[in-house]
Amino acid sequence: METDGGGWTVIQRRVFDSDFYKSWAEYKAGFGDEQNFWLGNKNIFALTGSGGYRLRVDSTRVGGETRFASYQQFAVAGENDMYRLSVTNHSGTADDSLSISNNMAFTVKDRDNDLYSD
Ligand SMILES: [Ca+2]
Repeated sequence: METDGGGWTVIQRRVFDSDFYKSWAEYKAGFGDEQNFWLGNKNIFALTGSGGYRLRVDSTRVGGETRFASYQQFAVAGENDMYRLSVTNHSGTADDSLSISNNMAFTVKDRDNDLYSD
């Protein structure tokens, strides 16, 4: 919340061996604790749906190396649009692994909304 000038809201925090294989309802509501956390798609939509938000992804490798990816524009649509992701303008020290999912609907184990048959 204080990184890079502050003003951030944490929407996900994850350490290895954590369980993120969850249902649509769980991702909608949010889950986790201080170690492993998902804010909830309904909350992320409420926060970002009106626009004007940036996304920053910070990662730490085993051994301590840190990298970040920044996106100048970030929003998640409402449930009636399957929490569709909008993310553009990558920068930072980490590779861009999210733009491939730009404009894609949210997919989880019990709700398959993506382009792939599995
Ligand atoms: Ca699929």
